[in-house]
Amino acid sequence: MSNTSLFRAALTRRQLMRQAGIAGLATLASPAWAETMVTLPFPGGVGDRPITTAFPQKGAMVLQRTRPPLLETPFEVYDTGVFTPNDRFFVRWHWAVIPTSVDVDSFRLNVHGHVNKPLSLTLKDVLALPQFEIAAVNQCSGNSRGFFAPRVAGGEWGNGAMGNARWTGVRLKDVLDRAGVKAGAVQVRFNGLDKPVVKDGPDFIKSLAVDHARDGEVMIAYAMNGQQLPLLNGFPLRVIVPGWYATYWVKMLNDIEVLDSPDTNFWMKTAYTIPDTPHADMKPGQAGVKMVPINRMNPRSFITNVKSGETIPAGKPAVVRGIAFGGDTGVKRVDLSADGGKTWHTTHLGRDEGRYGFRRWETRFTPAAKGPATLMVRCTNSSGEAQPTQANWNPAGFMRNVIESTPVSVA
Ligand SMILES: Nc1nc2c(c(=O)[nH]1)N[C@H]1C(S)=C(S)[C@@H](COP(=O)(O)O)O[C@H]1N2
Ligand SMILES: [Mo]
Repeated sequence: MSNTSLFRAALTRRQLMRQAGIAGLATLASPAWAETMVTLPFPGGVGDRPITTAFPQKGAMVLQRTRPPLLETPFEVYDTGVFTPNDRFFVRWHWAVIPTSVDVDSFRLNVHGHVNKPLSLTLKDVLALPQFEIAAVNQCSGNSRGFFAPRVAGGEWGNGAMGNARWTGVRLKDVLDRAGVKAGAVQVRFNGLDKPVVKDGPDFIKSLAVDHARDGEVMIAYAMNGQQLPLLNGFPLRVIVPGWYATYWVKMLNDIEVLDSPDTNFWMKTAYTIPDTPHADMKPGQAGVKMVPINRMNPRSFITNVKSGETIPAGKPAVVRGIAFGGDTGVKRVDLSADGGKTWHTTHLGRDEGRYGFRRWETRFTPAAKGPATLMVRCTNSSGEAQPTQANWNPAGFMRNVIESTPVSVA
């Protein structure tokens, strides 16, 4: 935000109320919300999936599921800028019992467990802490799962379960320091206002190692892209874990528990685990693979202005552009190949908005020979890690980051 004091003034209780008000959110209770599963003809192409505008504070989104809501960002949105607009930002929840409004006066963020002084913070208390801001990509562990071969179960996302925003809020460290983490603490666990739909269903809770939680970058956001969080993206508060997959970015955060032993709850121990191998890769059916909780993101890049199957004119310079991100570090380089990976050339990088965010890239090339061609784009991050040429596989469909190929015809 260019003017933080202005923004701060705007975030009064009344403003929070207005956004969380019943009127704006009434559509949450509309019939569209209550619809059950829709059919997803994904293998025929991501473009075949239905578009919905039925969700509050959201524009046109790819509808994956209504209960709980799974909304994907239509891919063309990524061509419009480095930050993903809030009303087009993807949405993912595990359980369908989600408050349709939040009373900002009675809302409390509780901090308890292995601390000297348990806290019960109002939103005003949170707003009074030093402000912190960071650009970061929020990406679902299963982004692009629909492309896994052999196919795997789960939300059949295309590439739109990711978004980049500038997050504003407070450092988690500042909140933990006010409570005073006791010696012997090992993890910090986050819980939100959403609840399981079945009595014995495991509540969605996630934990980070205490040192990670106190690294000064992990934060509690109350705004994204200069606006309060949309309800479906976690109003009024959510966790931001720069460089790590979105599963840790707990939404509607109202409870922080400091643990003195490792968290073995379902969402840490059973769900969201990956093979402890390079690229989280294994063979279908392979036995005895050591699994660990998913963690850092890896580099990815995408062409945003040329679609698969498009025709580009021969002998004329064509502009190819897109987005890239380094994962848990910045983007060092983005290379484009127009000949299916035989030769590569470096593209021009756009402004650096911070190492955890999207980076725009652009290049020009003049296709010579007529006929089919394959455009490929490859990101190398600041740690020197480049996207692999072979797609990974694991049973949950996590961490896909293979070099993307876009077949076109030159005519
Ligand atoms: N409270 C809560 N937070 C949550 C989840 C959830 O189900 N409940 N899902 C997580 C997962 S798996 C993802 S991908 C992101 C999605 O964030 P978004 O909906 O803002 O895009 O939220 C994370 N935080
Ligand atoms: Mo996710």
